[in-house]
Amino acid sequence: MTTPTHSSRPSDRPLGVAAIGYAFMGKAHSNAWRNVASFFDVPAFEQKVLVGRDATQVADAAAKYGWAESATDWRSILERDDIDIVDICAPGWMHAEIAIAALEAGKHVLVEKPLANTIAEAEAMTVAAAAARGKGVQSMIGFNYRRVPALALAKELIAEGRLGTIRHIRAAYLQDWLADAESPMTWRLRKETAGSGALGDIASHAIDQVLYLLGDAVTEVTGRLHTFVSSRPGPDGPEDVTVDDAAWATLTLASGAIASVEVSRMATGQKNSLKLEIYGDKGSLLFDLEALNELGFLDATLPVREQGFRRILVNEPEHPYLEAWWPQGHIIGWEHTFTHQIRDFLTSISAGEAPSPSFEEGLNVQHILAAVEESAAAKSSLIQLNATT
Ligand code: SOE
Repeated sequence: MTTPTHSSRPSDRPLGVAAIGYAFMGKAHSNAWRNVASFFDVPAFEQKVLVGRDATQVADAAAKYGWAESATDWRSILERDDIDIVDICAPGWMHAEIAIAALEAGKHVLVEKPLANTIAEAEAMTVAAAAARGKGVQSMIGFNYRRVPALALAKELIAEGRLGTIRHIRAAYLQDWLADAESPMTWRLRKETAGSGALGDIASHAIDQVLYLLGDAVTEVTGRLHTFVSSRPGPDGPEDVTVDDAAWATLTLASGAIASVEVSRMATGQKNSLKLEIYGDKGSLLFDLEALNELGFLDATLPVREQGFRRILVNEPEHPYLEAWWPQGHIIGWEHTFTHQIRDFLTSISAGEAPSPSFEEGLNVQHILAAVEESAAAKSSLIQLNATT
């Protein structure tokens, strides 16, 4: 085991950051690291190293995204005294090994969702995170949609009781990048690399939002999974798709509220639509990621003739995160959620506080995903009917 380096950092030295991965998520996180200090008051840090498997490509990406150096072996960064934070943007099958080693080496860890590909890996990560936390080493999972200002506002309104008792919530995350049956195999379609399909990739976000917004716990789950295209063109000919294309679940919450969750990567025409609808006895909220600066709010305490959904443009300085950005009405985008995430992570590190969502919260989502898979496999919740037209 490597000797922890975190505690030996002189307080006047900026935090040294390394990121692992330079594809889609690596690019989104790099952009956040590059911009966060221009907008938010965060502790001093330096973008030290970007790590990736291909030496030429990672060197190019490091130069483009503002990293001082690049490396091809993630283990090498754990040996370095000048690295305090490891940001893991690699695919899920690599999360557990890297995160556990980094925490044991005394590095603060941010890891992309889902936490891991299996419950066993996620549990081991949680044990390592708890041990590290005891030594002042922090960890967080990257459910970046918690940092959409409109959703942070939705959480505030729910916590203030503006919706009253929540009765039900609809969470749908719909994409269409797999709608074409001829689109090729990727690591995201192989169980051994992705763990699951739409379930782990996007139902994890939807379920995290249910838990985040309601501050509640799930007590019962029913699930259904489906793979519409079971074989796709691979590098060596047709290859079996071993994960789901779409998933459905109902969740019962401890409060008695019910959530429906629906996710698909084959919803033709839906590009990246995370839709949330929350219905309480005093009001309701509507959100769509494709219009992320807006929140629909119906106040059912008003006289009925004045009710109706109104659109709040969540772009005022008093809205979460927005004081740091542009004058009112100058809207923000998807990438800002990652900047907010880095801001919150750095702020927690400098305050010596455990950030949220923690690995424990990530593990909780994994248990719910596993229950969806279990229910789907058992078909226990399906009532068979004789097909009639
Ligand atoms: C999948 O298409 C994906 O890239 C997810 O992995 C991300 O978490 C989501 O934010 C956008 O869609």
